Amino acid sequence: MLSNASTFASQVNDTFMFILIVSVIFFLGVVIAMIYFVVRYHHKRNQEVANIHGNTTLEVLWTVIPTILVMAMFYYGFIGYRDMRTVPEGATDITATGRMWSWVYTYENGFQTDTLVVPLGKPVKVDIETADVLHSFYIPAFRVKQDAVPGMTNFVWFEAIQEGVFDILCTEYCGDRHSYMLSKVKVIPEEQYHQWYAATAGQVVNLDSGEQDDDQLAARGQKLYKMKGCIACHSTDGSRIIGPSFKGIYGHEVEVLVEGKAEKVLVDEDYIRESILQPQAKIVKGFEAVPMPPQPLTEAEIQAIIAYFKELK
Ligand code: HEC
Ligand SMILES: [Cu+2]
Repeated sequence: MLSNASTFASQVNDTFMFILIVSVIFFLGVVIAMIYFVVRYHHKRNQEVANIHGNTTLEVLWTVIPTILVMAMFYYGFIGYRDMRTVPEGATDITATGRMWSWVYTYENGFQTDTLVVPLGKPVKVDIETADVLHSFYIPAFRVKQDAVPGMTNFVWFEAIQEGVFDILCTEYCGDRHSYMLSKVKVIPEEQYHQWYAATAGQVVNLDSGEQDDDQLAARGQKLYKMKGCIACHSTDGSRIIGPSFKGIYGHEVEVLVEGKAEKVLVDEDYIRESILQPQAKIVKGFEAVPMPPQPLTEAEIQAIIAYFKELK
């Protein structure tokens, strides 16, 4: 069963039910009348063809009634649309960035997660962006959906009215691992949200301050590997997905193509940095067919990834 977990849910359900019921009544009316006419006016029963002229009453009825019904559908649809496009003041702002193939959520203090965390009973505005191709952000339980378009920032807003964890889907086919974009939204009580949010602040500062040991950095790198969507194309167990596995990558030699010419290079920090920011500069041999899209990571994030690679023996 689909949950009705936002204030929009009942509104959308009612509009949908109204249109569905009108459609079912008309469908049955048309089909039953059609069957009745086929039987009643079969040529065996009606040798004489009647010449029927207009019926003003009928004509007025079948113009006025559908017009009223269609206007009612428009009215409910428009009211719902207007509410969904009018963000209440003081809404919590979160950015959802789609990339091949994951969603990343960035909070106002810069903290990032792979699960959207929102407060219960408070309006939340989600700005929707994409780092590469078209995606579409969809939370069925909240009845909100919006495309992520390159070069554009779209938005949805909602107010969750039910605690729990609900699905977030990408509903724009965006490549062969499109289904990996399944993500979650976690609705928690407002007080708990504020505590959680306050606690994240420390973690953001930590990443850029450089004051952490290698283990912390590597753990952060592992998180980034999942959150930034590297996991969709790179395994850590030696198996080939879209790109080469990261297993034992650091310090090994790899054969690459530089402008079409084969070359051997050592995987060090500079090579990794270049592979992330300008993947086309050196293409790993055997992976020419599907190029890696550039990954806009910050230097601190790249450092964390490198620390993580060093642990993947
Ligand atoms: C859409 C699939 C895709 C995604 C997502 C992706 N990569 Fe890649 N990656 C590739 C492919 C394909 C190659 C091999 C071709 C090349 O070198 O450009 C590659 C190569 C690499 C290499 C060089 C590997 C080697 O063995 O020499 C590194 C390092 C790398 N990627 C890091 C990353 C990181 C870090 C991320 C996440 C921030 C990431 N990639 C996300 C497809 C992807
Ligand atoms: Cu997608």
